[in-house]
Amino acid sequence: MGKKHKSALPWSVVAISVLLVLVTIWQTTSLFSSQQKASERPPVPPPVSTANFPGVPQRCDYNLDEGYYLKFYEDKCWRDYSVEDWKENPARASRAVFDHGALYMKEILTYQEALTLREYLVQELSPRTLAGNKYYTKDLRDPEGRYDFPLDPLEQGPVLEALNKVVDRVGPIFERILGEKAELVELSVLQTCNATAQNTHSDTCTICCDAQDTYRDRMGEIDRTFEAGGQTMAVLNAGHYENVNVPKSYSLFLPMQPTGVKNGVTNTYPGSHRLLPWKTVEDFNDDHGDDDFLEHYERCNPSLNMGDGFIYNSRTLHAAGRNPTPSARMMFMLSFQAVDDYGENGLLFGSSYSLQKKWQTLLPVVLKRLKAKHYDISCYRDDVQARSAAYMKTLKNEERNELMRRRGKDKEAIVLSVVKGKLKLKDFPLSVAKLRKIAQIT
Ligand SMILES: O=C(O)CCC(=O)C(=O)O
Repeated sequence: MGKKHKSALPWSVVAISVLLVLVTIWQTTSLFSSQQKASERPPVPPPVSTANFPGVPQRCDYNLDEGYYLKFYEDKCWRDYSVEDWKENPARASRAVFDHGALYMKEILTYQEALTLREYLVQELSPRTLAGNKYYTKDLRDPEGRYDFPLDPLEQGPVLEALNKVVDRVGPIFERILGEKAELVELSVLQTCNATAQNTHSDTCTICCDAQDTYRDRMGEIDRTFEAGGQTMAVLNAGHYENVNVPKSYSLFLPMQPTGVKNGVTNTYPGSHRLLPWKTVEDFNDDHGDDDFLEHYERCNPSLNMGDGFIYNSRTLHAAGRNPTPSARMMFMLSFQAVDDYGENGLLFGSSYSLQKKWQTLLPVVLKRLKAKHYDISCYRDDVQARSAAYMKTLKNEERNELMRRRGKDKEAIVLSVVKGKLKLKDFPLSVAKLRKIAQIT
């Protein structure tokens, strides 16, 4: 009996222990499988804060990270592609823009000035991003969650104020690279949240025309050649590039919040503005950077504080990084182009001309046999012809007849509209009265 009693107790303990072990195994297994399932699901964006607009649901979160990060400037690209005294030394700064095709600048606007502009832009953007997809520019190098808002300095006082300040400080650099007649051809704010990355691209045609004919006997003007993506590429040397007769357009980007890899800094590839294919490339797609090809360049993505900015040559390859966060990442941007000789030295292709129509003029240009005076543009053939056909459709009968008359009997000559900006560098500083006058008389 004593023996029996002795052996019954351990059996019940054993049974309970076994049960406990089974339950634990079952719990662990189901926890593991639910964790696995969660990680297989695409990430759900966190709910957007409505702190700025109580009670109103928002597409993006407009709360500001108010930090100012000195450590951003430890980045190698800040060291290599910035000019510390750019405000006092526009000659050095413009030299750097020519050589590298990109220049990073600290404090174009002070923190307080940038904050004032930001607060205005947030009030403007918040209801517009909510109003559906009117401002969603699907074609802006293919990303999701990206909006483009062309701005109007006449109607938007804080924009005029910021534009004047920016051009007052950066204008001397633009003047050196583009001349005082340079025209403002883009003025907008780009916004992302929960956004994918852009494809690497240049804003105007970088690598459409081949270099072989031009440089065959002038190899001193070529820095190096390399093989990439099954083709030979040639890099013009920096000193020579400055004087090359190609259409010129430069952009300035100013982030409206601290901007880094986390919320989508712009990647740039300094030096890529001087790149040309040695031979004609039939199927090179200008909008899609080829990894083989990009690996010959350093990729820069230095973080920027609010009010910092960078200028880049529109031929320099670049792309906005992804912004998977719900936080609005806003980029105030403007572009100037030298346009004295449209149709003579070539044409700018590919730019989005993100500018309100009020500040643009369309200039009809007749191109004889796809050749401009100094520059063979037949390599643009498809682009040019598509643009020409689209433009002709927009004309009234009498306008079309007039252009046909100017085209004469030359069936291969084509007619294009070229975008010109009404506001010139030499018009700055702008005032409301000046803007009214320019908007009316041109
Ligand atoms: O937002 C950016 O950082 C780059 C934008 C850009 O390159 C473009 O829209 O073409």
